[in-house]
Amino acid sequence: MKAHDAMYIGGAWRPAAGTDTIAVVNPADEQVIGHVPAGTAEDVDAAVSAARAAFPAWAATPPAERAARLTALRDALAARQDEIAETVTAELGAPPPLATAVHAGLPIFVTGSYAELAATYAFEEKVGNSTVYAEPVGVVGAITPWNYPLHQVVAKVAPALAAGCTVVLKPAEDTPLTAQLFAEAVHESGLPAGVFNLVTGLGPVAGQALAEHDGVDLVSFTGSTAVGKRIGALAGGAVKRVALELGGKSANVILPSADLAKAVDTGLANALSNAGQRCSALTRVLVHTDQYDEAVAHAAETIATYTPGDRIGPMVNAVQRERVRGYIDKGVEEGARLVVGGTEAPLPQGYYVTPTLFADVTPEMTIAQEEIFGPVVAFLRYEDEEDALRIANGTVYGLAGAVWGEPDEAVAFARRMEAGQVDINGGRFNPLAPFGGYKQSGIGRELGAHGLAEFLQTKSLQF
Ligand code: TXE
Repeated sequence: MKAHDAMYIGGAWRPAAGTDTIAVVNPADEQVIGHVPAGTAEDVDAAVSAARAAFPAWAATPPAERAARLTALRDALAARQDEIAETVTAELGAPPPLATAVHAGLPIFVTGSYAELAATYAFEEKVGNSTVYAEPVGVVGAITPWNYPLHQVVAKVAPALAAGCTVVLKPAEDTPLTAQLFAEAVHESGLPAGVFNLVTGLGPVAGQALAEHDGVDLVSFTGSTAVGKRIGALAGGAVKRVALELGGKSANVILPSADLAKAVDTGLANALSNAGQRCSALTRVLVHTDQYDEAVAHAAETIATYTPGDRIGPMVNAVQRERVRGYIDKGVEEGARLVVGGTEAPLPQGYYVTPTLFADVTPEMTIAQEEIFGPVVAFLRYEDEEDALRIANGTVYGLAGAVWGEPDEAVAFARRMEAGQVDINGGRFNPLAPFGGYKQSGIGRELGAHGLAEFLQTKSLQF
């Protein structure tokens, strides 16, 4: 694994303006695996200038040619699938099978999907006596989190490039090596210099400089709600486009007509995937009071099979582990029943947390309201469907959800949920369907044609 001691700007690896670096740590063994430059406002400035200079030509490049470059990027990523998976395992601690299939496999697929969309999207349409053109917004500032180091990058960069935008990426400080690999793949794919630029650095320094930069036309951010609100306020003040993918507290609603064991097991697999470090994790399980004890007993057996270090990776860093432990303490303090797990370290090294199950959780408790971003699942009971709906919709978030039960009933319930994406009876994640939040889970959508539209603005000519 190679860590570049430079930024990728204007089609080349260039030394950073300053000398500060960021240590990258493997959260499974707490060892330093590399250093990357801590970019400053000066580096961001250079990257935005490169992106601005490249914009007119890239915007004018025919969509079929942009599609060809994205296909080349997909191929360059695919050729590096093993290296990507190893890098994600090293800097995030993701178990190797998950790293290969999801962390590396999903973004390769998504890049390919945007190659196809670039070629087929209706960038021009007739509306009565008008022709409506969908034109790229301009220079995109992309700020990404660490939980899916490559997917989060690709979910922004691929549609931006397909739309004809140019990009400056500031990846999370915990997982910059995967972003550097992405830049290498960009370089190999023959994208023109300056179309994609990478600045590594700290959020409050490089991230803030990018979000504030006058040369950025659209900020696309995924991360915490606190930082998202700040970026939204900055963008609003500057009348700049903004897309925000923030937190979640998604409900897994098990109706009385559901296959209870399957609903519990599939829901837990979702909630614990990536060690629960997922914005769409189904962390609240809602069960009818008559089936509640049976569901909790079944869940306790299942969750015990998720062994840390084997099926479950560590938290990304010590801060995140302490945050998760703090929520577990809070759950006990507020009177929830700790059925499995707790704050004790399951392994002698690494930032692991034992998968933790809470029962007798009530809707107003902190662990039922706030995003924990770790392997902690709360079981809540409901009396009837209206009660279930009130609980499901009773948080500030609205990202995802799941409903289990007789199909018509489940769909009717899901239509009343305040959530951007809902799985019906275990329906699988579809990377071509729009993903994004209602309420404080965000603004805008990623993936598929909706994700491409985020990077476009329209112009109509009347004849
Ligand atoms: O996120 P931050 P953190 C949630 C999750 C987690 C919590 C904290 O609940 O426990 O957020 O994670 C950059 N201006 N999610 O601290 O700080 C930062 O460098 C501009 C949900 O890691 O929001 C990184 O690139 N940028 C989530 C990115 O923002 C700034 C995924 C995210 O970091 C900045 C991750 C600033 N002032 C965490 N401060 C999801 N929705 O999937 C930080 N950044």
